[in-house]
Amino acid sequence: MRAWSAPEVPALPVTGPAVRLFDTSRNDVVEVGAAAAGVPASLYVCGITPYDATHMGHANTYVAFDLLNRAWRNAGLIVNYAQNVTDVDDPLLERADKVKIDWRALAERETELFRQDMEALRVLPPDNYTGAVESIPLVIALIQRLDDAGAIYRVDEDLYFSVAADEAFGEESHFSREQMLEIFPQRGGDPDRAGKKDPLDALVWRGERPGEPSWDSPWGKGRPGWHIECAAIAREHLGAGFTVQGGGSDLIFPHHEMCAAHAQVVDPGVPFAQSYVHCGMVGYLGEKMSKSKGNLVFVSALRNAEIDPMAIRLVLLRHHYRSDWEWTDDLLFDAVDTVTQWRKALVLGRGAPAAPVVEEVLSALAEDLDAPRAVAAVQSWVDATLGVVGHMAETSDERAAEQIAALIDAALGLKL
Ligand code: 5CA
Ligand code: ZN
Repeated sequence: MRAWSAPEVPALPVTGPAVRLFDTSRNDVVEVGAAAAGVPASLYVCGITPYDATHMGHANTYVAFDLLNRAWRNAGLIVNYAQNVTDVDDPLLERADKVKIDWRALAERETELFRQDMEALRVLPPDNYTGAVESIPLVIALIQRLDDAGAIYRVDEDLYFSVAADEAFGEESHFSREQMLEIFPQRGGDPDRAGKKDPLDALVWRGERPGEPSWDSPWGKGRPGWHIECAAIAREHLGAGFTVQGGGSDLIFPHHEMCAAHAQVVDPGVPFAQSYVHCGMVGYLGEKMSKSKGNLVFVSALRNAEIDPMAIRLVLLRHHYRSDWEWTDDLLFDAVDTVTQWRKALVLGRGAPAAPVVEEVLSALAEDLDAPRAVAAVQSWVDATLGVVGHMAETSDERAAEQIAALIDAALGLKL
C-alpha cells in the first residue's frame, strides 16, 4: 500500500557515530546496523491497527524509530525500512460493527489520517508499507512452510502454531512461563481454548465465522492471525536476520516473541531479527493511552486546533524513548514557547559556534537515541546565541544558524 511523502532531509557536513541501542533480547546496549559495508540496515516497526486516529503513544513510537532511521543515515548507512498496517483484525472488525461502517472503509480512513499525521510530524516513510490484507498470500505461504515443519495443528476450524517448535522461544522477551501465561490473555492470546497443546500456542489462521471477512486457503476459508502477519511481511521485505524489530513495550510479549518463533522455525539457526527495540508507553490521566480505554490525545485533533506539529514532536523528543511518561497540556504549551524561542535564535543568522553542538547532538542520538540530551544541547546553543549576538559578535559563527537548522532538521526531524 502507499506510504506517505518523504520530507526533505538536509545533508550534514560530518558523519555521525555508529548507533548503539538497548536490545530487549540481550538486555544490554549494543551496536546495531554495523554489519558489513554496503549492507543496508533493515528496520521493521509494527504499524497501526487502523480503527481509530493516531494518538500520542503511536506518535511517540514512530518518532522514536524515525530518530533511529535518521541516526543510521547520518552515520552513513543505507536504511531499508518496512512497516505493516493491521488492516484486518478483531478490534478493527469490532469497531466497524459498533459504528456501522464497512471495516475496509474504516481501515482506509484511519490509515489515511495516520499518513497525514506522520507527514505533519516529519516522520520518514517506510520503503515498504504493507497491509495485512494484501499480504494474505505471504501469510498462507509461511503457514504452509510451518506446517511442513510440523509446527501447525488444527483446533476445530482454526490453525495453531506450536511454540515448542522453536528452540529459541522465550529468548526475545526472557519472560518466565508464569509471566507469559499472565500477559498472553491480556494481549489477544487465548490460553484457555480447549484443544490447544500448550496454552501459549498462537493462532495463525482463524477459520471463517459468520459475518467476518474471509479468504481462501488450503485449510479452508479464514483470515490471518496477528503474529504471522508481521513475521510474513518482515521476512518478505527484509529477509531473515534483519537488523531491528521495533515497537512499543506492549509488543515485547506475545507479539514479538511469536513473530520471532514463527520465522525461526522456517529459518533454523537464524534469529528473526538481530535486535529487538522497544519504546516506553505514553500515558494520559493516570493510565496507558489506549484505544480500548479511550484516554486519548490525538495528533489530528491538535493539528486541527492549529498546534504546530513541530511543538508536538518536541514534546516527544524531550522524553527518552524507553521511558514511560504522561502526556499533559503543560508539556505542549511549554514546547510551543520553546519552538518560538528557537526560531528567534535561528533567524539571527550569526550565533554561538555550531560545530560542538553538531557533535554533541549526533553523539547523543547514536547512544541509545538520547533525544533529551540532544535537545538540551540545542537549547544551550539557543541560550548562548540569544545571549551573545549583538555584543559578542567576534566569538560568534556567521553560518551557525544555518548549520543548526540543518542539524535539527536532519537529526531530530524538527524543521523550524
Ligand atoms: N498493529 C499492531 C502491531 S502489528 C498494533 O499494536 N497496533 S496499535 O495501533 O495498537 O499500536 C501501534 C504501535 O503503537 C505499536 O508499536 C504499539 O506498541 C505502539 N503503542 C500503542 N499504544 C502506545 C502507547 N500508549 N505508548 C506508546 N506506544 C504505543
Ligand atoms: Zn506487528
